[in-house]
Amino acid sequence: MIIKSADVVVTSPDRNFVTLRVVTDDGLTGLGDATLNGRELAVVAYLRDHVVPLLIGRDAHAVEDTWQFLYRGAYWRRGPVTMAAIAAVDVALWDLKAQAAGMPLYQLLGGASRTGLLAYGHASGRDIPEIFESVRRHLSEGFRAVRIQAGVPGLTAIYGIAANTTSPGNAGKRYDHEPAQRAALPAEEDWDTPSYLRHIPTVFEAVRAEFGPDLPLLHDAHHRLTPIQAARLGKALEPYDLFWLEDCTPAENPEALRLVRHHTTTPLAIGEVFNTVWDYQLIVREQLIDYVRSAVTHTGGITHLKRVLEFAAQYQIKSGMHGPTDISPVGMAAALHLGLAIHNFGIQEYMRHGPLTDTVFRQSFTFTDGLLHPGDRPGLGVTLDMEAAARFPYQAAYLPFNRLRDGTVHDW
Ligand code: GCO
Ligand code: MG
Repeated sequence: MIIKSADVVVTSPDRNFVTLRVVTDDGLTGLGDATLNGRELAVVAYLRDHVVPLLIGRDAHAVEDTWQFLYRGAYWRRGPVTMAAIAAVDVALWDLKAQAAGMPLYQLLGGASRTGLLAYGHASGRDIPEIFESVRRHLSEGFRAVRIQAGVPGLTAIYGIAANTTSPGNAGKRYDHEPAQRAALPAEEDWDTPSYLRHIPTVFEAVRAEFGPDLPLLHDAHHRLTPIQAARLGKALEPYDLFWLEDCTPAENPEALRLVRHHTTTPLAIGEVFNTVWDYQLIVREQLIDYVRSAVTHTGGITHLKRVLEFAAQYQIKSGMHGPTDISPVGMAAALHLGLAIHNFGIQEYMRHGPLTDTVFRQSFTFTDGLLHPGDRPGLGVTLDMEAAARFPYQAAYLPFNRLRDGTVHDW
């Protein structure tokens, strides 16, 4: 199975997606997701100019060798652009191998370890009535676990609130449920940590009282707190029994989690902006986290994320793969095959894509009674309609950024 050609497809149905297509001499097409929200074209150039020319003529079955060749062979290692590009090649090759075998990919990863994957959805609102309504809607759609993001009194635009339209003075439009906006410049949002820390525990108190003790509740602090603030939040949320508190401190300093861990039994999840197993070394070995947030798309593909998760499994740390809409249907399918096969699956984030996305990517996963399943078609089970893709050209879009009340740029 020799790689005959490869190309990079950029399409924007509902939102931007970057997809690598690898075609073999016997006519099979494998797909890999390379979408890096707000920096999409950097990965396109990396793949098109520096990776695709190296793939032609290689053995498509040589997944591990190709991974090592692209990673070690570049000399300049790691980083989100490099690791998203390598991930796209890796997933496309796994897709091809499984199609050649005539099996759904999870069979090649060890077979199914469960019947379906528990998924969590994004409930949110500016105030308690909006949050309750959003939780009820998710429950009626079948979700058995929900993330709760809440507006904070005095702040105008907060991460994760679907009801927010755009920041004041920003001309961009929100799309596909995500915080990125289609505009030439990133939107400016406001942030105040003391207000947030005072408010969030009252939200979880209300949600727990309304929906009872059984519903798994999650929360994303989106890298905004110092270690001592994160410790205080974790402690304050203990009575409401969270499934996890996510990204409580910025990713650059893994040692910060020692302090947080020392003070709270609220489970911790981190890693959506990590991209290698080395980012996890300290926090897994010291058992500072409970869930690995990395996506297949941003962590060097199935080959590398499997390595991270097997390392984590030694310490009873489970998967909690990133799954917002900026993970394409191809990236989501890869996550579902891997999640079905590994032993230490925890939970899968799941946000439905907008309706146009389904006209470009034909998917075969199912969502039934709160559980996701990748389906049983050979390979990943996703096909890309090139004609439909061509109808939606790339549109510049950026994630917002934050300023504090005095104008200082803060983590977003
Ligand atoms: C999540 C994430 C996303 C990110 C987004 C950035 O937990 O789903 O935090 O909402 O903000 O993926 O591209
Ligand atoms: Mg997150």
